[in-house]
Amino acid sequence: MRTEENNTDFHLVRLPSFHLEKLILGALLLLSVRPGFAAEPELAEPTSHSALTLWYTAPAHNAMNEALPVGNAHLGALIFGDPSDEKLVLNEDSLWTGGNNPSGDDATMGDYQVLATLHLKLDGHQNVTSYSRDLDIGHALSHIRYTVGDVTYTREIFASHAAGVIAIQLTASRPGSYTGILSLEDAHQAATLSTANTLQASGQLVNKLKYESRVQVLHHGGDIHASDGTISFKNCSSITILIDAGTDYAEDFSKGYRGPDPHQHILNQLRAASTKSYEALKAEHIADYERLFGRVSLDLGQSRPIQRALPTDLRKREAALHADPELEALLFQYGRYLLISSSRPGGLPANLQGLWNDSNTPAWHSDYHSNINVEMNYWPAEVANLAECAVPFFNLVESQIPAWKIATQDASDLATPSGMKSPRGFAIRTSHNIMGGMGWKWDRTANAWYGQLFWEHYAFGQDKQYLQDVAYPILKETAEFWEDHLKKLPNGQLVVPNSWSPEHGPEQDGVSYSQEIVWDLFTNYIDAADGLQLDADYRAHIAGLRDKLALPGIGSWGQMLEWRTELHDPILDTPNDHHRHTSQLFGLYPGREFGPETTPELAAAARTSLIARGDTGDVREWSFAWRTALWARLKDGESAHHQIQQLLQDRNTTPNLFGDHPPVQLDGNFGVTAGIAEMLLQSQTGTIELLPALPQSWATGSISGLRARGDYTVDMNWRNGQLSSALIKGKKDERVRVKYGQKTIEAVIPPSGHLFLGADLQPKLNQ
Ligand code: FUC
Repeated sequence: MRTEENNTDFHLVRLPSFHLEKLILGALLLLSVRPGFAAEPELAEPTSHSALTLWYTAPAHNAMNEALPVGNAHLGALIFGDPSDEKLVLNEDSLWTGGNNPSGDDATMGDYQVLATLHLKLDGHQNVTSYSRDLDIGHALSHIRYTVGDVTYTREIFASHAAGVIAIQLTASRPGSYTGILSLEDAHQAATLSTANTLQASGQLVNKLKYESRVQVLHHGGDIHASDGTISFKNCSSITILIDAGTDYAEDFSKGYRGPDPHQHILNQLRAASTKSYEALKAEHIADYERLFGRVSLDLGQSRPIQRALPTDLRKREAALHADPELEALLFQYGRYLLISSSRPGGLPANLQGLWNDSNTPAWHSDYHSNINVEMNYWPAEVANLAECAVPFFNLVESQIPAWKIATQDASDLATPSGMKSPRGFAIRTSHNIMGGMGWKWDRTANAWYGQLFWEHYAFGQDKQYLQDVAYPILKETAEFWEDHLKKLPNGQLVVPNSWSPEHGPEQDGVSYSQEIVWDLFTNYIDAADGLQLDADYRAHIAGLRDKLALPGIGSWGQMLEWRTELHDPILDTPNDHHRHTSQLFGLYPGREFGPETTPELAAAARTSLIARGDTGDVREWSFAWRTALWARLKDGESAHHQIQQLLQDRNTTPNLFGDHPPVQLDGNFGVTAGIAEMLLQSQTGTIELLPALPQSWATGSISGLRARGDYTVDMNWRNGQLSSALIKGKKDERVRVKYGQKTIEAVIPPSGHLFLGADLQPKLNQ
């Protein structure tokens, strides 16, 4: 059996057509001594990997940091890519322990679980040459390729949302080359049964959640044989493995979060998938994936051949030092890939680790954290043209509200300022699960922050039915909650009582974070009421309350105050406070309370605070994604770009480009996608601003398919740091305001729905 030590064989592997290790060493040497690679050597293109491919020259040793993720939002796999001892760590998005715990006790909230590990042992595949593994995020396909003797082996893996299964195909250049054993190791010690060409494991967690996983094997040539919970195969020419799994979880409080046994659904899906050819399944998968992924294409300029020659793990390390536009575009698209792969309608939202998890006791339960993390997961959804990927978040929130209302009513520390209980609205603690349960500590204004995501879905998509049926009721009852819970100061100002700046400093009345989030809620509520022409009196009342909310102050060194008054603490609220959260800057991003044009003084204070917060020490992973977006809102492209490079450092991202807190959490991946979009396009003020924060290292490029609020889709080309042209797609006759640099124009969308603008923002008849 292959052991972990045996894996070191791969350090000796050589690629056939070029000596990659020499090339990498040479490249690294050059990169380390020649920051600008002024006179780079001519290097042949070493690989056919596309710019949208993560690739590596050795198998993964570690699931979360190195294995490559595929997912159909419901099922996920982390692929190690070991030739002789392949492992796929499998996840199912509803496999959670815990339940509805009205006490809000972290210990009873439960954890997101591992489903199983699929093992594939192949005889004689220990000593391989020409090894590579990759993840092509343009098509959502992963490959492992290697040679043994004169036979070339290829493994292709994808997770199909269309078919509901994970598919693996093993092929070889010579017929009859596959002999080995397939087994399924359940993560909760359930026995695996093998019958004919099927492996099956099923069980029940401590919270009585039933689950089942099932693997079906189809082969060409040779024989397969089921025994002792495994399937062995001999001299097969090709093998296709289909995987499906499910639980009896239902996203429904009234049913105690339980539904039908998953068995029949799994059987049906596997039966349907196995009647199609592998090529048909693959074509259907790619078409389904491209329908979403293909909406946005991004070119940030060309990287150098020497950068392209590096496998992704080495390349991203170098990109932290030397701008690598193609890798940065890949990072942007990777956030989109991960969102499509972990969050599709019908499933659960992306959790702290997206969908991927190798531990039954993962860090922070791999849960939904409400004080930055899950919101950040959904920042890219609208602007990066994946609006439907946010739907699982809305559905989960709606399914939890009945339980959250009960917990809110039971909480003695959520009384109104007059000591009463308000029956209106709900509050959320800092973390929660999928079964009505919550964990550590009330995050008082998280309800309003969740409301922002509901609002943004309308602001971008302009779907009035959704606004009326889904967003408006939540925004209204959250506005009512805050109407009941705001405290009036002697000077008449309103403050959120007894709140926090997440995970930092004292709890007080009127902490900036909470003030800004409630301002955002009231503004979103007002706009929602206007959009539907509803509740004019209540809208006016909320507008009156909004005007009385205390604004964040500006402190003695020009900073935006994080607490209501300056603290005079040795660290907190001083230029030496390098905390990872930038909670007092919510109003700059993701909020819309401040900005350089609308509130220049507060924007300047935000800038002073942001500079002081720095990028060392406690600042990590998702902090850099947030800071990218904050600098973008301050129209400072160089500082925003610097944050992206910090995120690429080894302390903040793993070799598989997952955000590394540590351990892995994916908020930084999702957040940086949103941050990059924000550098290229903004629309929070009602004006579509083109290229607001373009850094020098992206001097020439193009993007198509970004979304702007108001139901617009925007394409742009730029050269030498200047806009060349833009195409704004919208509804005919709509008036649109567009800004580039210092110039703002108003134009009407022509009957074609396509407004072409030249470099000077003058409307043009043709592109
Ligand atoms: C928040 C952050 C931590 C971490 C955790 C999962 O509480 O303060 O840094 O990201 O979520």
